[in-house]
Amino acid sequence: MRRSPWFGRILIAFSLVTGSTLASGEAQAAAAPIDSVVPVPVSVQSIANVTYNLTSSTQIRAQADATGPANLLATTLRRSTGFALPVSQSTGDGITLQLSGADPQVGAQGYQLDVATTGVTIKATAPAGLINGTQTLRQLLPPKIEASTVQNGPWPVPGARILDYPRFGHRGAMLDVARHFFTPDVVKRYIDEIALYKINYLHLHLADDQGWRIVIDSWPRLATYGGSTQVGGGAGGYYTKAQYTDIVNYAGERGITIVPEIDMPGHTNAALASYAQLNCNNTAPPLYTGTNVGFSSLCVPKDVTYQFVDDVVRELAAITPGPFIHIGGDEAQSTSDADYRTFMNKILPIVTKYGKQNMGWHDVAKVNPPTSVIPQYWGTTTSNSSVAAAAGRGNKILMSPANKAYLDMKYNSSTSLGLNWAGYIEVRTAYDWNPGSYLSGVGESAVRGVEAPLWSETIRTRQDIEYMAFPRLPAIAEIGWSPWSKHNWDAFRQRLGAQGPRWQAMGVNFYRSSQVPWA
Ligand code: TNX
Repeated sequence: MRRSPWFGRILIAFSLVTGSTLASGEAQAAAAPIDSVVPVPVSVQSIANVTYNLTSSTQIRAQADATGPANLLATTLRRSTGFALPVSQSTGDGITLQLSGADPQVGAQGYQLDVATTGVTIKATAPAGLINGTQTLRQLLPPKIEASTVQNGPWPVPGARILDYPRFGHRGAMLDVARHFFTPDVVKRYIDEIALYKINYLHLHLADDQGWRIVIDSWPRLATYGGSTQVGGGAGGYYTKAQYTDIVNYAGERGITIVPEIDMPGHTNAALASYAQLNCNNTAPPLYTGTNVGFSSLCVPKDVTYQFVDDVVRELAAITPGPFIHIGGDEAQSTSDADYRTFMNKILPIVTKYGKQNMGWHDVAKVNPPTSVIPQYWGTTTSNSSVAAAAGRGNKILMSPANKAYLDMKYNSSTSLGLNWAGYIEVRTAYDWNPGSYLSGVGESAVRGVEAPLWSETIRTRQDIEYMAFPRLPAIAEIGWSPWSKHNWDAFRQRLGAQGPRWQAMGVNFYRSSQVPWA
């Protein structure tokens, strides 16, 4: 259809005013950054006729207790602006990060962000809040701020007053590094990408049938032999303790706590293959490179099994500063119910003994675990009696319903990567569910938060990770962070569309869903 240039301009002007959607195929007007922050903040007031311009003379000012987040922000902004952006403890114009004077409503993770002509001020009560504020600031700058090479300005930040804090304290992502191994650099890149959406936990699935990915000094063959392959028979790999610590620190600087998982008593073929004595018949099975589940089990009656778990948990706890160890516990189809109960009752206290709190897949709820244990719901139905009973006793539940939050599900029947056992998950499906009322008997106050797991049977590269995570990960991030009163698919898909140029600048290989009006 041919239309005059004026028609297009009127449409664009109209859509800027109303935020309405253009018919597909029409040119899209880029949404103003102030309206495109993901997750949507609690409160955003635009200030007319006010803009702060980041320039070559901008300084970043932070008191000593805020220098971590300030240095991280400076590093990010220097890459694309090419500006010096010195960080100092001075006061004055420019970008100021401070751990004083924030509205108490922001709590431990929230922030207040004010943009005036003279500068941007981010206030919080803790470093986590400052980090979250800097992620919002990045999104208020033009998309090319995310480029890894120097770009031409200008670098305007729209006048605004933002007050923001999370609905749930726990917003997680999970990466399965067992089915396919990912190098520390790939994990760090994923950390960078999820931090932009205020994700604050990264769960690493470190052991499964196909591979053991972390060095345990007292059982060295777990890594050297158990880690020597992966799905499809490739070389696999494992993290040394130094590499793991480097990942933990890198994540920590970005406000992300690592939750390590050793999946037990099922999903243990890599361990069973590494040490014959862990098997009830004292015979090590071969390494496994297929994708079946439910065929392996640690030997529940043997004492050596608990010496093994004690050693693994002790060594893992010693290199994990975060409060959680995830003990898996899913799909133990080769362990009898009685043995499963015996096993869990013996190992949950081991994690506690080493000063950590247990997380487990929701199957663990069957053993009536202590209320400190966090079952992670991964089912596809909206009722589960043992999870509801656990919530009734006081356990907090982490929500990862597989038909909503699983990033390894295909988007639709033509997605080449991924699985579909829990169904297809288009962007809207990932966004349109309420974690606080999803599971019967598990209300808002029983929910610890949300996590988006990415299993890697079909995922081999960082491009594969990105394709499955973007744009669904930001959808899960928003339902974990933003108040339910702001939940709105039409507004969300506009905000999401505005992220496209950012991901392009970052080189993120995202899925261009037709549900989203990409800018
Ligand atoms: C089920 S979800 C599993 C994993 C698979 C995943 C694939 C869960 C706790 N267990 O072992 O990788 O499905 O989607």
